Amino acid sequence: MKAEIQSILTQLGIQQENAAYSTGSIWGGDNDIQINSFSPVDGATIAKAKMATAADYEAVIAKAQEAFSSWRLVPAPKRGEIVRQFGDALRTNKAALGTLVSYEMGKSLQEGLGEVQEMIDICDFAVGLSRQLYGLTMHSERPNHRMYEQWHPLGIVGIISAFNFPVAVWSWNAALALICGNVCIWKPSEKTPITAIACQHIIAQVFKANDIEEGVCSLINGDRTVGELLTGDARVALISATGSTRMGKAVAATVGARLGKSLLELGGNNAIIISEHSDLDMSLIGAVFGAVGTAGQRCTSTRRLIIHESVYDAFSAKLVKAYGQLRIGNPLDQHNHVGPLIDQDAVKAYLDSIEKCKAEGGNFIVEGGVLTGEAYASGCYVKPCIAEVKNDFAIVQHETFAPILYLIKYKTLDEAIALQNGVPQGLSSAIMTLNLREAEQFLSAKGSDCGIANVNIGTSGAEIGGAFGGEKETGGGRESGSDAWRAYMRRQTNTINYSNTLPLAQGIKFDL
Ligand code: UN1
Repeated sequence: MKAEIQSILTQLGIQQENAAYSTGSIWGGDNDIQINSFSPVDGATIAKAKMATAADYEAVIAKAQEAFSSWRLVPAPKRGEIVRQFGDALRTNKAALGTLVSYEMGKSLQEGLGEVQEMIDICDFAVGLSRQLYGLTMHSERPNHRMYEQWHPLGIVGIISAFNFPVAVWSWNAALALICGNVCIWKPSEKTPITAIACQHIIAQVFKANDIEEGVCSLINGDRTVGELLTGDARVALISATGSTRMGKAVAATVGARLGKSLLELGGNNAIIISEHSDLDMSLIGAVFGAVGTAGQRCTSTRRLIIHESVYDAFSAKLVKAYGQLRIGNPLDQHNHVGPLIDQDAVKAYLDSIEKCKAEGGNFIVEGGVLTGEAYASGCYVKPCIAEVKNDFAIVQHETFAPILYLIKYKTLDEAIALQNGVPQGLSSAIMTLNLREAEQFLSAKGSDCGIANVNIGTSGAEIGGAFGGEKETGGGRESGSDAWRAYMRRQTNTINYSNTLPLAQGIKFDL
């Protein structure tokens, strides 16, 4: 495996020590302080990335500002053509980048490749969109006047991304921001700087081949100090941040204080309702993949199952059996279902949550624990577990980024919907039912309060064509498909008078 990873690193332009920032093809920043990226797969150090200083940050901002003055004037379909080429470059590098995502983050190879596919898909989506940044036209109340609206780019878009989708979430933001005429500055998670550097190399080659100036897409590695420089900076028009609710509240306060724009995609506490009218075998796949996929580290991971009392015993027996068959181990081995957690801190949070759940009276029907032995030497491999709980346990109200699944019993659909909505977060939700009345009630205004509500599929694995995001403590932002592009543009209402007089609106007379 070592040799395979080394050749992938070489293909993606990764060195042992990497510069702190890049404005495209220029790489700079010579701080002695480095981020060590170590793989949760085997504990090995992958490579190092230097941390950016405040001076590095200023250099990146200056290039971005300069680049914006010309990039905003490139016709949108021509910007789309650059994004199309980026999508092609991702196709060429899919195997290498997907493997590196799996190795640096710990998700299964299938999911690593799927994440790169999500990047390719958003590029395709953005290319089409680059000819469709539609504004409305309206009828003016004044004669011989024309009124319409147009959408203009915002300027610099700061993208703060999390470790769990280390590359796709950046690309959702960058692909849309770019076709809209913005320039981007990306601050990736400190836990996954190497995949970010790989992406920057890929996009920089596309820019270079097209003679696009430096600064259209920049990368800046560092800790939260860099994040704070971005969020507090009035020169950064939009901050798109993905991560914990705690982080999102801090970002919203800082950006809000300067009346900047923010787009937040924060925690979820996603539930599937398993109705007495569900297909239990189909529900099982959705529930288990949702709970253990990415080792429970997706924003959309299934954290709670709300199960009708009449199928509770049968379904929990199926779950216990399925969990017994899960293969936990090296995610690059396609035989395994579940890889490691991102790091030892995540393992600690997992263990703490199990303890808290037990202290509140949770009954574990599948026990958790940390795996030991040579195959698990990184110390990051844990057992997915299942506990019977009450929805109002403090720990159940909280998002733990780990494969802990909570089971809750219900009697009526109203009660199930109240339980599903009865958490501070509002990202993804699902109902498993073959009953049309139940399904429609779940999707109605008195149904799920989440940004995503599914019928007969699980909570995770949303497609890029839909708007992605959620309500309440999830932050309210929408990324990716549908009309999410509007968040990256400013709307301008234009009224043109082509008459010989100047009539005022609202019938006001003002003669001189
Ligand atoms: C995230 O976990 O931050 O819906 C993103 C999904 C993926 C994206 C998850 N398409 O599970």
